[in-house]
Amino acid sequence: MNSASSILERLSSQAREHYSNSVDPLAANLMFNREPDPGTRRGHPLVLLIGNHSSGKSTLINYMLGREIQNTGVAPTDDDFTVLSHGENDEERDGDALVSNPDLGFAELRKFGPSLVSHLKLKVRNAPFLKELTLIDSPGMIDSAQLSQDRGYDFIKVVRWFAEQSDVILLLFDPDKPGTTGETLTTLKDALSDMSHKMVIVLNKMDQFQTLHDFARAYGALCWNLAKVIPTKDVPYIHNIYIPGIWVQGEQLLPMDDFDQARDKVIQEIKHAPKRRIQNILTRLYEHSRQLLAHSKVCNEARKTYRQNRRHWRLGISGAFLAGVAGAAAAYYLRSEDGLILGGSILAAGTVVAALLFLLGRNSMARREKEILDSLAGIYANVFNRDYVLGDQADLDALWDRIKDRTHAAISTLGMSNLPRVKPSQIKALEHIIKTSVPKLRSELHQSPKDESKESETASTGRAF
Ligand SMILES: Nc1nc2c(ncn2[C@@H]2O[C@H](COP(=O)(O)OP(=O)(O)O)[C@@H](O)[C@H]2O)c(=O)[nH]1
Ligand SMILES: [Mg+2]
Repeated sequence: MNSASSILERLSSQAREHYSNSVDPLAANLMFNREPDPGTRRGHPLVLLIGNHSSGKSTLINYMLGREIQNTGVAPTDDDFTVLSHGENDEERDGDALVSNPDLGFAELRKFGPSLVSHLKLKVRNAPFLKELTLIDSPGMIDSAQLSQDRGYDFIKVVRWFAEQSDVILLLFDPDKPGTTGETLTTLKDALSDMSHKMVIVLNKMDQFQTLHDFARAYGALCWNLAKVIPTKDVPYIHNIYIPGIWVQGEQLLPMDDFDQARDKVIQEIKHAPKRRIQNILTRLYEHSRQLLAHSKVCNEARKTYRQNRRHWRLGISGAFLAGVAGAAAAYYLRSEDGLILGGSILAAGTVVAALLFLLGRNSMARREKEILDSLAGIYANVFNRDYVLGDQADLDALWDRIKDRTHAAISTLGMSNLPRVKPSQIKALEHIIKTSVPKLRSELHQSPKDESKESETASTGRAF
C-alpha cells in the first residue's frame, strides 16, 4: 500500500470511529438511521458514468482504457449496466455471477429483481487505469416521457443505488439532448439531486458545433435544466470536451486545445476517485452529524414540552386526591360525626375530581402529543432561533426539509413519553465532530500526497452546527 492510500485508509477509519463511538448509538436510540455510505462498502472506489444514450459514455471509457472494450454507436443498443474492473486476465461474467459474489459488493442489486440482474455485466480487463478504481457504464437515459418501469426494473432506483455507492458520478450530455425532458430530468431530480458534491458534469462532442451561437444555446439550455433539478448555490460547472477519434471530422470552429485540457481535467477527476471517496465520507459524516444534531435538539424540545404538560396534569390529579385525603384526615381528627361525613364527602369528591382529571387529562395529553407532532417545524425554528438570525436561513430551511419526515416518523413511532433524553455530552460530541474533527480530517486530506486537483467543496466547515 503506498503512502497516499494508507493516509486515505487512516482517515476513513477515523471517520468510521466517529460513527461507531458517538453517531450511530445516538442515531439508533432516536430512530434516525443513516443511508448506506460508500465508506462502508468494500472494494475499489467506484466511478459511475451516466447520461443520455449516445452522449459518449462508452467512447470515453474506451479512450481512457486505451482499448475497444465497450460497444459504441448512435443507436441505443447497449442497455446494460457494465462493471469494468481490473484483473490479470480478461474475463466476462453475467449479472448472476456479479450479484452472487459478496466480495464484489454488488449483491444488494438482487433486490431490484431478475430483469435488472439480466442487464448487469462484469468485464475484467488488465488495464492499468482500472488498478485504482472500478468504472460503471450505464444504459442511456431516454429523453422522452417514457416510464422507467418499461425496462422491467425501476431504473431511477437502480441509478440511485449505483450513485450512492459511487465516489465520482460523471454526468455526460451531448449537443443534441442537453437534458431537456423525460427520464433525464426525472433521474436527475429523483436519483441524483443530493449527489451534486460528487458529480462531474460534462458536455461532450464540442467538435459538432457549427457556430458559436449553437454552442451558446446548448450550453445555456444545459445550465438552465441543471439549475432546475440540482439544488446548488452556484451555477454548476460544466466541462466542455470532445473525445478524439475518426468521428471528429472537418474544420473546427471552436478552440479544440481548450477542450483537450478540459478532457484531461475530467480524466484527472476520475483518477482522484480514491481521494474523493474520503471526501465523500467526510461530507457524509458532516452532513449526517448535522442532521442528527438538529433531530436530537428537536426531539429534546418536543420531549420537554410534552413532559411539562404532563407534569401539570399529574400535579392536578395528585392535588385533587391529596386535598380529598387531607379533608378526610381533618374530619378523622375532629372525630365528630358531622366531621366524618364531611371528611368522607371531601375524600370522595377529591377522588372523583382526580379520576375526572385523569380521564380528561389522558385525552388531552393524547391531543397535546398530536399538537406537538404537528408543530415540529415551529419547534425547529425556535431551537435554531439564534442561528436563523445570525446564519444562512436558506441552509437552515434546507436542513429541516431533509430531516422533517424522519424526525416526525421517529417521534410518532417512539411515542412522546418514550423519547429518550439526549444528554448535553452527546450534543457536545456531535458538535465536536462538526466543528473540529471533520475540518481537521479535511485539512489532513488536503495535505496528503498527490493532491493536484482542485476538488469541489460543498460542505462548509465553519458552520455552528
Ligand atoms: N463527433 C463526436 N462524436 C462522438 C464523440 N464521442 C462519442 N461520439 C460518437 O457518439 C456515438 C455514441 O457514443 P457512445 O459512446 O456509444 O455513447 P453512449 O451511448 O453514451 O455510450 C458514437 O457513434 C461515437 O462515435 C465526440 O466527442 N465527438
Ligand atoms: Mg454506451
